[in-house]
Amino acid sequence: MKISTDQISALNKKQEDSYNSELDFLRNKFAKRGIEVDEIIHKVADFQVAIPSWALGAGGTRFGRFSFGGEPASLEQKLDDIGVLHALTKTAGAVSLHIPWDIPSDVKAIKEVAKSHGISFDAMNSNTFQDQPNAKETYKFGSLSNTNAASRDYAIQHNKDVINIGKELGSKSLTVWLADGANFPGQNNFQTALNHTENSLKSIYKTMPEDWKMFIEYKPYEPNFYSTVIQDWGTSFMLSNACGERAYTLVDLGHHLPNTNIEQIVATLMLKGKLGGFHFNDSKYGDDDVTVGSIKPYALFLIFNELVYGMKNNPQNPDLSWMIDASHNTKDPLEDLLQSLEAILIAYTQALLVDQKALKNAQQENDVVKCQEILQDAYRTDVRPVLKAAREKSGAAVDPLQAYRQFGVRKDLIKERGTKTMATGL
Ligand code: PSV
Ligand code: MN
Ligand code: MN
Repeated sequence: MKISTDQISALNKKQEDSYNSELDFLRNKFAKRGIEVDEIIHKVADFQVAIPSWALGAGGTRFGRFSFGGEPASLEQKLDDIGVLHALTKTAGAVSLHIPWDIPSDVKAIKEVAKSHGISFDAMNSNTFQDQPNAKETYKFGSLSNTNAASRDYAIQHNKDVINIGKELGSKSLTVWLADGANFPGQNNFQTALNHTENSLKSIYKTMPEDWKMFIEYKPYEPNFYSTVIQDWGTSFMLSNACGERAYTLVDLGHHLPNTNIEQIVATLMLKGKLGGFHFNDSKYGDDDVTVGSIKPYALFLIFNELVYGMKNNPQNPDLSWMIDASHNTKDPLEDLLQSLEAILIAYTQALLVDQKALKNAQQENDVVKCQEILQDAYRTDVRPVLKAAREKSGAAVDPLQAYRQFGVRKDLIKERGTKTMATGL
């Protein structure tokens, strides 16, 4: 299933005029504050988010999985699906692979498929939270933190193998997320577990090519319910400092206890030049991995406000590696990803519209009311005409979800792959 540029431009023609008057209104309104909407359109058109190879099937639950039909059965088919997303949005030009869920059997062939869709290989994800069939050591009681040196070495070697696969594909980063921790008090010696983890990470870091980065993800709980070794941003920050310059913290939006001020974490890490990666999703309770922006869109905007500020004012922080980390059971996975991409671009655009000069002045004068008004004025702006213009500019569909439905993508995928399909992943 491939969507041609002709199909897209024919569909776009029908919508050409519908958003131009709204766009002109925004141009005039923001020009008065010295904010150029056309510059924002450029930035939005350039924004790229990686799609994880494990989010293309219905999943995201440890209970029952119900096939949506037409799900990809191989890495090639996953890339084809991301190709559809990228053709429709021009925002999804990268894939993030999870090894060993998605080991390329033929690297050259996989690279060609990716290239044909304009997809690059973003961060590689290692997996030491499950034992694979024929595994020589077990991760039942942890991987990089295990009390048993043989298990630690096995997990270290796995990460090195993932780096090697990534090198062949042209990836430039490794994301490490550990499930390591304890289910019960007394099970682990906290200090020993942390020391083991630090030493293991250092050993992986040392083998990374010089132009690679390491992203260390944190999460407070699940699958361990008493303690997790890398539980929070502080632990991740400490470990990345211990590893070296090219190790960074990765923030996953779902990996915080309720009401954590994520935007403040983002600001702190960027100030210290240590925010490397970002996983988008949304949640109401825990690591729910539901569609970006579906539950707390204002929180997402506030986070983007700090990201935008940091991207402008913190040259000490590297370019960020963006990825969606959401997947679940009841939506067409591709429609769900289109909704997530839309929510990300909306929050990004709204953050770009914040009148930073006025905000700085209001902060200086401690005009608390005005500060809030400035942020909420940007947040309450309907920025969808900006997204439409950015998409038209980059050759994407002006309304990707509508195009997806109109082109009958899922129907075709089901015809091609069948109804009883199940993609690898969680
Ligand atoms: C763990 O909850 C996590 O957020 C990590 O990024 C994993 O790689 C991913 O989810 C697996 O779905
Ligand atoms: Mn994640
Ligand atoms: Mn997660």
